[in-house]
Amino acid sequence: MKIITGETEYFKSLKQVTYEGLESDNPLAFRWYNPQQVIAGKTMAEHFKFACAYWHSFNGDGGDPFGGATHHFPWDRQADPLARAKDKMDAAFEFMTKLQMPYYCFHDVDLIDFSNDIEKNEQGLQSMVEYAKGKQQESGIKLLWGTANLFSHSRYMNGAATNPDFHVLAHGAAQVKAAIDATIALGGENYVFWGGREGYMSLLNTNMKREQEHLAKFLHLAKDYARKNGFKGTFFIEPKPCEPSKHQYDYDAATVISFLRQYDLLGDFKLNLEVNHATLAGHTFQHELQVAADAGLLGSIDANRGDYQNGWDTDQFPNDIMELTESLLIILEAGGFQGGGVNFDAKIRRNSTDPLDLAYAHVGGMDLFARALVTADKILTQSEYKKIREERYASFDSGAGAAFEKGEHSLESLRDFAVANGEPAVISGRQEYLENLINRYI
Ligand code: XLS
Ligand code: NI
Ligand code: NI
Repeated sequence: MKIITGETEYFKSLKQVTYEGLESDNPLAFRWYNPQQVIAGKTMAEHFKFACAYWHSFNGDGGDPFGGATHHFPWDRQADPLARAKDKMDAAFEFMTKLQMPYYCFHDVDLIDFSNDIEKNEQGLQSMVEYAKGKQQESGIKLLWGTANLFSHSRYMNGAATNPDFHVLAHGAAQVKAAIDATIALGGENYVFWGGREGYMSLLNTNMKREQEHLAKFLHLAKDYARKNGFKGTFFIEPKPCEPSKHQYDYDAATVISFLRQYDLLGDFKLNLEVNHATLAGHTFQHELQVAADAGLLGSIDANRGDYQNGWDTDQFPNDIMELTESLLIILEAGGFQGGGVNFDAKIRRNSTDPLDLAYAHVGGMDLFARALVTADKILTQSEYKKIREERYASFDSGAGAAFEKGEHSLESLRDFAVANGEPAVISGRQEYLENLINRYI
């Protein structure tokens, strides 16, 4: 990928990151991620569609509830908002081209500062869309998805589409309309709804049924608007159980799937699953992937990881090879993502203050995914992993078990089978054996 910079080169010490293979000890080279290498019938680049998250990488300033910014960006200096927004975009495309990141994702407010003036916001966004078009053309980088931030502004403190005040809901709609326009104008492949504050803090002041019906209506209107205007991509819902609301309506994959089914949204919407959201919901990421895959709704993922000791969305860069290998097993068996890719919804730590830290983080994340892909493919094609799981269900493959799956039994005939065949044999689940098998291939 050709490096593109604006007038200023922001990441001077960062050169083009390339694949150097396992022999390399260059911390700014890929040891596993070789974009053109074919695994399981697709190139690595096609498998992943790696995307950079604009908000964490170019807006996130390291601030936390206990202290302000620690990341002082050189692209964040000009007084004029449009000039500043363009500097930021220059920095973003420079960084992404240097890392060979083929995609990016944004919220409306990531691209340019928003105010309370809807029309001014729309104009600002349009100016940045024009600027982004040029950058995309020059670099070949594409938009994986766009979205609207309906949770940071104080008017959304009680939610957007689920706000008890219709006036706030309308403001949310105005933002979504403009964000969909921007996504379409930039050839965005998908559009995301993460619930933000769509949930509640206390049931004492909440009519849950009414709020969820409003959310469904809102999603229908957004989808109809986008389709009417030529959007061919997929809409994703991104489940998360809590934070910022105490209880969020899009709790986890299973909850979202039943919501989509109940409100007749299944044809247009799929899921965007995030690792740290899965763990906050009390699930493994693998569980969420499997639930989505089984429903044919595995759209895309937000890559990151949580922290064993913390109960919030720490959004750290992925570095757990076991977790990712197990996840890639599921993704590969599902045939990959439907429309989406791997968006690094992750941020460097507050005290990671060197300009290169952002590069180390992404290089490590991309490499880990590549390593997990290679490993998972080997496990699926060379090991007994699949066979062991299949054999566990062998009793349903023939005879009375197969008849059960075909619906040819009654409760009485099952009872008669149990009587005739006595006590079942003790059969091991072989969990430790399988865990060792995964480790053997890592
Ligand atoms: C927050 C979410 C958010 C979405 C996009 O927890 O992960 O970043 O991905 O709105
Ligand atoms: Ni996310
Ligand atoms: Ni998140």
